[in-house]
This record gives sequence, structure tokens and C-alpha cells, in this order.
Amino acid sequence: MIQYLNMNTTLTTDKIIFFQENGFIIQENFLNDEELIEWRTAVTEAVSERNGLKIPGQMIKTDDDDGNNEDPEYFSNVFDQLINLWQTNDRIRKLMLDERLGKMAATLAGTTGIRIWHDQALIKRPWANPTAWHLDTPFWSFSERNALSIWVALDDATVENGCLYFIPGSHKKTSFQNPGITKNMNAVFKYYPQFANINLLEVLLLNLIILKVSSLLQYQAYFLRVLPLGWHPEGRLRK
Ligand SMILES: O=C(O)CCC(=O)C(=O)O
Repeated sequence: MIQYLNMNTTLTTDKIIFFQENGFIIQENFLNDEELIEWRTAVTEAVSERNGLKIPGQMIKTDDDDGNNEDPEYFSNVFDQLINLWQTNDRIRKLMLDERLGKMAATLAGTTGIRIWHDQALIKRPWANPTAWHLDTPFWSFSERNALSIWVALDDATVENGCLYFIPGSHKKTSFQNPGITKNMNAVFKYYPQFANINLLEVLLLNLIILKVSSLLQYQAYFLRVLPLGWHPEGRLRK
């Protein structure tokens, strides 16, 4: 059985301060080569066992309308989302319940403990639609300013295949309102007009996060972000 010796979960004070100020941090080389193979194999196995079923116990398939988004046809080609793989696959369960991940997330959230709302595999298919501006927490059934998301890159996330662009400091100014992820790229600014006049060129040039495979990105659930492109013949995989 693989020993998870590397999993780089150490946080320096500088990183914690950076997270509080900017709403995200990146841990490069979070996984070593052996761990990356284990994560990829486990996710691929867990996804294939699901046979397209998005959530355990529900009959919704990844291409179906999940009731969260106004335009299911468009949304079904943004990404494939398979939720709570820990409930259907023991290898994923072991990865998700690793206490070092929990400790790292709790340290960033400034709490003594943390609960997982859900785990998910997100697959950007070849030539997928862009992901419009959004924030995460309104998709969940609780509202908590310290909530955060973790992205483990199982492929590189590049400009072409859909890396993430963000509005710095937005996690301090947003609320629970969200229009969903629609074809209308700027729908979120109806709720957050203070950001509607952002200099998009500046965002695109300066505030992008290109992730190398096996790195980890943690970001605030109230952080406004967009993944404008998915235009790549191979797509990408993340956990
Ligand atoms: O992986 C994706 O493209 C979806 C990403 C997303 O919605 C997010 O991380 O905010």
C-alpha cells in the first residue's frame, strides 16, 4: 500500500496571510509522482464505476438538468461533475479523510476543525464551454464565510484548457447571492455591480492561476472567479 509521505500540506505564516488577503494559495508539488498516480487511478476508477451518475442515490446523470442552473443544455457541456466519490469508492474515501488535508483546510479557515461538504471530480471535456463568473458557497446548503474549496490538479490547468481567473479581494465583498453558471458570462454582476466595471484585460493578464499537475489550489468559497476557456482537444481532470 502506498505511503503518503510527501503530501505537501505544510503552511507557512506567509501563506496563511496571503490566503486571508488574496483568497487563495497554491501548494506546488503537493503530490509526488507515486501519489499522483494513485490519485489519478483512484479518481478514474471511481468515475468509471459511477457510469455517469452524478450523486450517489440520485438518478441524475452528468448530462442531465440538476435543477441548479438556468440553462441545462449549456451547463452540461461546461464540466462533468461527479459528487461524493468517497461514498462509492474506498480509495477516494481514504484520500478524502486524510487528516493532514483537514488540518491544512482548518488552519486556513482559522478553525480547530472542519467538515467536508462534498468531494467531486471535475472533468473538463475537450472543447467544453467556459465556466462563467461565479462563487461556490451559494451552491451549498450552508453559508459560512470561512468555507473554502480545494482543487487538486490531476492535469495541468492552462490558459487553453480552462485555468482560473479571479477578482482579487472579492471574497471579502460578496454575499450568498449567485445566478448559477449560465451562458451569460457576466450574470453574476447583477448581484455584485461593484465589480461590473473591472478591467477585464487586467484580470486576464494578471489574475490568472496556471496550475501544474500535482499541485493544489485552495480558495475562498466567496471568491469571484471565471474559467473563460475550455478550448482544448484533450480537456483536463481535477479532484
Ligand atoms: O474545473 C472547472 O472547470 C470548474 C471549476 C469551478 O467551477 C471552480 O473551481 O470554481
